[in-house]
Amino acid sequence: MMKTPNRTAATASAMVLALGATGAAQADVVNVFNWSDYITEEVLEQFTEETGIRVVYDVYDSNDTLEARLLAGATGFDVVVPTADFMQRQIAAGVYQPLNRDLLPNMEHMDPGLMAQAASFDPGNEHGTIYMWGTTGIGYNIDAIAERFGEDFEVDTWSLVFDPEMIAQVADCGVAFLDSATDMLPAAMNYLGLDPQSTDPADFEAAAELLESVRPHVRYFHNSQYISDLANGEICVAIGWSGDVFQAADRAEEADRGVNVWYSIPDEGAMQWFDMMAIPVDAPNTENAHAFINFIMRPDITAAITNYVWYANANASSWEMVDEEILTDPAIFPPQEVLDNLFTAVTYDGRTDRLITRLWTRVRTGQ
Ligand code: SPD
Repeated sequence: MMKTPNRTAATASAMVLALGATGAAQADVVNVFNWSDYITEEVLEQFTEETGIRVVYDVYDSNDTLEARLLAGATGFDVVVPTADFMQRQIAAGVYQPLNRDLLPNMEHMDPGLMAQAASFDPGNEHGTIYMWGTTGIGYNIDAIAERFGEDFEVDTWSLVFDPEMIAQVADCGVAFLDSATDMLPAAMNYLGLDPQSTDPADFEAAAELLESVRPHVRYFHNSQYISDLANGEICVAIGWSGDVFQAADRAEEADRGVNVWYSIPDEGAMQWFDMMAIPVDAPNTENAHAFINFIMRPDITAAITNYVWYANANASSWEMVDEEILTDPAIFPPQEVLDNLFTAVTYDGRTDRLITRLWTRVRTGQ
């Protein structure tokens, strides 16, 4: 799975330095706030070469961070990338402007089925288009797992991380969980046989108790550190996002130090999510924002991003340009029988959100 050699260039600070000073309302600038490890720098450079518009690029690794910035207002961002369930309530809060379809001719390349799924969070896809999509599953060090459970052991069950006896067997080589309540609590509910889309407080309580029972075996909660730690062999198991785990696998292979990483969508099912490109209502450079989004939706550009970040995209015209190895990997572009086993996130109301925040603090800190 060898890819381009400068994988670490996808981190943000490097791009901000390379591409210009922090954001401002200027005709030749677009201020983009995206997830970390989610683009190749070449795409940003190509955009500037072709349009003359400088990209000021910054990153975050949690929806909560993005949401706090958006709700505070006047972010100075022209393009942001919320996950669809978060975007739904941000739309309700008046955070986004409707997209101008006349400025987005490349919208025609988007897959109608996937866009319809995203439209369940944003009717008519009025405020956003899919950037990338993925799943929340298990990343693991192949050899560490084989040493502990035998060569024939398949990582195909959430029991590896949610059964106290099983996770205890990998605690010594390092386990990381996402610091994302909206990924972790539904995953735990699903494992318990509860509806992962439930908003019943009793179901959240059960999920929190399950997570607390395995908490002593978790080294840390974080949304991006696990990529390098899996790649370096610092940890051996992570609940993580599909493309990020594959990036870890790719980095491990490039380093050639005998670390082998892989990703599993467990048989019990997993969350499928959609990250959306959207334009804040007070974006300083609305036209440039549309130009950027339209550029990203160009099939060759979307394919270049997928080929770099190992996330599935929703751009049907790009698929013929996606590396065979990625397009045919059932953990990246899952076949229908796996898709049928996935569940999507729900948009929580304020009360549920407060409950989740409280429970998540309890899980993370034990208080
Ligand atoms: N490095 C890119 C990570 C993208 C994560 N998307 C958020 C999914 C939330 N369920």
